[in-house]
Amino acid sequence: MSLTVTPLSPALGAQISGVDISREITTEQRDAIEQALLKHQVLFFRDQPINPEQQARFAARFGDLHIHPIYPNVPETPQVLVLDTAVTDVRDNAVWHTDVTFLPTPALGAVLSAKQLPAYGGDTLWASGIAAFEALSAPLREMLDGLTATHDFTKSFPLERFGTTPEDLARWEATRRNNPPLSHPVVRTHPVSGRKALFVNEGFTTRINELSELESDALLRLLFAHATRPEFSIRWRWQENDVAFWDNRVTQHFAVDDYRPNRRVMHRATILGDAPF
Ligand SMILES: O=C(O)CCC(=O)C(=O)O
Ligand SMILES: [Fe+2]
Repeated sequence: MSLTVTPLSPALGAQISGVDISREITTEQRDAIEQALLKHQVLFFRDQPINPEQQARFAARFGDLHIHPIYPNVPETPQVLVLDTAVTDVRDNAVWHTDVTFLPTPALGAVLSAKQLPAYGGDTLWASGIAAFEALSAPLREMLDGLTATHDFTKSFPLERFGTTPEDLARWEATRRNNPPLSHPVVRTHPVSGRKALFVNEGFTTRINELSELESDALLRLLFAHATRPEFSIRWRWQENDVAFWDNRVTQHFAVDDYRPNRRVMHRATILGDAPF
């Protein structure tokens, strides 16, 4: 079987075939997938029935795995978290976000597996921060490069939604204590490809630090709208056993919340990253 990469849109996205990720992949396959990820930023694999252990093993070929502080996980495989609408309020994923940018070292990427889907609806969109940055005018690119922004865990995990039981409240308070608001560059350089990407997201970014509040609010509104334009994004219509693998360093995503009360279940393995620069 040889691995093939089929691009899906100019800005980002490719479908990968010719690899069975339920098995231990070869070094050549791993490297080909990494190259495709660097180029296309989000990869899609069809017909990959994987169990949590196989999912974690595949993801761990690309880095150490992260255990999420809030979302429930698979008890025997805690590196795999469960997004099940019957169990967890996942509405906060229906905002454009980059995962866990409230950490000093946000995720490198994530591997998401579709377990149970509504008949239709529940698509996910990704947008390329590289395409968005490159499409800005030169004066704006120059101004943004060098600025920093604050990212805050509580913007996407508000107390009202995540502190409803005593255990949830204790977990939320501990997570807030361990993750005070922090700063990342507004324009991030990809540590491997060297490409520059816009690195603010509506889910967690609250303020551009060097600007006044009024300036920051206006500019963030512009950047959030610009970064998620259709030409910088791709929309995936899931089938069961699809797997998506995104580069979380240079993309953001949005899980469309249009199918409840139908149930949707996804499993995610999150790969640890490094400090943005
Ligand atoms: O449910 C989805 O499609 C994506 C949810 C999400 O934001 C994530 O897994 O990081
Ligand atoms: Fe996410």
